[in-house]
Amino acid sequence: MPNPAATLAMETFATDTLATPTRAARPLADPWPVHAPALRHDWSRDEILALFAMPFMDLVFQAQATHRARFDPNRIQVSTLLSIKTGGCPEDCGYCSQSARHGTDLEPERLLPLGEVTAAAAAAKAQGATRFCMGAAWRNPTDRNLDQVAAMIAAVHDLGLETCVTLGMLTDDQTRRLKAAGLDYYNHNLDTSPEFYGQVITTRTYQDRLDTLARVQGAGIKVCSGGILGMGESRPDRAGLLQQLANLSQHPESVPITLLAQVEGTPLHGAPRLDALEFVRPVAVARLLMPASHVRLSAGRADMSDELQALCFLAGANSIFYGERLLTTSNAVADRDRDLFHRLGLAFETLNAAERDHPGPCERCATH
Ligand code: SAM
Ligand code: DTB
Ligand code: SF4
Repeated sequence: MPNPAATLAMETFATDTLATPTRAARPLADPWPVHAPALRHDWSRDEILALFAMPFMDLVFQAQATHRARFDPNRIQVSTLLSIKTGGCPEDCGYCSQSARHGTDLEPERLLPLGEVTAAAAAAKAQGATRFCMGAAWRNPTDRNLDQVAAMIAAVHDLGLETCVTLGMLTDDQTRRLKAAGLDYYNHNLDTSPEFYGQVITTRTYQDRLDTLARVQGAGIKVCSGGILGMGESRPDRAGLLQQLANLSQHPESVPITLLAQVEGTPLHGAPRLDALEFVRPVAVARLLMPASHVRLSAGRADMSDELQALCFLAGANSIFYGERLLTTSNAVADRDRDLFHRLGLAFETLNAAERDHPGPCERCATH
C-alpha cells in the first residue's frame, strides 16, 4: 500500500471546481508549499486509518500544509443557526434532544413565523455571519412545510446571506423547489460510519441519508454533511464516516465535525467523553481527504478549551457556528469567540470576492 502521507505530498494540481484557491490572499513572504493535492474519491478504509495513525505532529503539519494550498489560513467562515421548528420529532436519533421518543424536557414548538426568522437572520448578519442555517425537527417536510420554508429561504437570501436548511429527507420535487427559492446549502449529516449507525438511529437507514444527499447534489444545491464524534464509536468508525463523505461523487462543500452535545434524557447522555486530541485527528484527516471543503467545528465548542479550538484550526478547520445558541443547546458565547479570534489573528470570511482575496487585519487589530 502506498504511504498516504507521501501520496498527499505529491505536487499535483486539483482540477475540481470547489472553493477557489486563495493564493492571492497569502502574504508575499509565505514560506509554505502552495500546491494542492488532487481531489480523490476512492479512499480505502486502510488508507484513512493510516492517516489517523500518523504521529500527531506529522498529521497536523500535513493537514495545515494542505489547508494553506487552497484557503487563507487566517480566515474562518461563520454561520449562525436557528431552530425554526423545535421538538416533537418522530425519529429516534440517540443523540437528539428533539426526538419525541426520548425523555428530554424540551417543549415542542410550532414552525416560527417568517418575521421572527428574518429578524434573527438580520441580527446574525449584523454580527458578521455570512450564512444563516435553519433547522427543523422533521423526519421530512410536507409540501405545505416546504412552501413555508421556501418563503424563509427567499427572505434570508434577500438579506444578502447565504442560505442553508436542514429539514430531513427530501423528494426530488422538494429539492427543486428549495433550489428555486434560493437555497445555497442543504445540511444532512451521515452522523457516523455505516457499521455504527444502527446503534444510534433505527428509524431511517444509512442508504436513506445517501439518497437524500444524491437528490440535493442532483438539484445543484451545495451539501453540508458530516458527523458526530464522542457517541461511543471507535476510531475505525470515525474513519468510516470520513470515507463515506470523501468518496461521494462530489465532496460536501461543508463538512461539520461535531462533538456530541450531551443532552439529559437522550440515550447517548453519559457516553464516554472523547479524548481532546482524538477529536483533532478526524478534523485533520477530513482536511486531508476533502482539501477544498470547509471543515466546520459544529456542536461541542462550548465545552472546548481555546487551545483545543486553536489546534483544530491549525488542523484545517475553517468554519464555525457563531452565536449563543445552536438549535436547542448553548454554543460558545460570541464574546469569547471574538476574543479568541483576536488572539489568534483570525478574521471572518466575507462574501465579497474582492475583499476575500485581500484580507485585512481584524477590526480590533486595526485599532492598535
Ligand atoms: N431533523 C433533521 C434531520 O435530522 O435530518 C434536521 C435537524 S437535526 C437536529 C440536524 C443534525 O443535528 C443531525 O443530523 C445531527 O447531526 C445534529 N445533532 C442533533 N443533535 C445533536 C447533538 N446533541 N449533538 C451533536 N449534533 C447533534
Ligand atoms: C450540524 O451539523 N450541526 C448543527 C446543524 N448541522 C443543524 C446542529 C447542531 C445541533 C446541536 C444540538 C442542539 O443544539 O440541539
Ligand atoms: Fe429528529 Fe433530526 Fe433530531 Fe433525528 S436529529 S430526532 S431527525 S430532529
